[in-house]
Amino acid sequence: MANAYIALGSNLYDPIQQVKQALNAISQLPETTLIKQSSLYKTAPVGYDNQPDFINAVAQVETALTPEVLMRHLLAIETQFGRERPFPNAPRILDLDLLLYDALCMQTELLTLPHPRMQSRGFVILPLAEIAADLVLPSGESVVELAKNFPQQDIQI
Ligand code: PH2
Ligand code: MG
Ligand code: MG
Repeated sequence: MANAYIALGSNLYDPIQQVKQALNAISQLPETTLIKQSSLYKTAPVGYDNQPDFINAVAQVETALTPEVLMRHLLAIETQFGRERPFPNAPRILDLDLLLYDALCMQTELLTLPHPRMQSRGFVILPLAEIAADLVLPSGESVVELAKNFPQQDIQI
């Protein structure tokens, strides 16, 4: 079994409900157990400012799926929720990003691990530090140390 972390984000329609329902969908994936989920964080948009605030969270799973198969399942959940991709960083009904899969480093057309932008995103690092205080990234960086770079975001629920 591998230990993996998934980032959830939504800023269209009913983001809190979509993130909660997505956590439920992740818990029902084959060969996968939902181990932990962070609180829900209300966060200002990063990258493309002219859009609503996000609800973000991070989940930890144990899985026997390979990273690529897990990623395909996550993309299928996004599609079930009605995800559209009009332009990069556009507002979205649901975004599910695979952050880490054990200490694996890989790059394919589908998937880069660890997620290449995770260290610079408070909306990922703060919920990750909440559920994985002892986690050290393959780069050697401690998640709790990285979290000190970001202002504490509102915990929504
Ligand atoms: N996702 C992005 C870009 N910007 N900003 C916030 N606050 N939350 C996100 O999930 C997010 C973002 C690209 O996936
Ligand atoms: Mg994303
Ligand atoms: Mg994504």
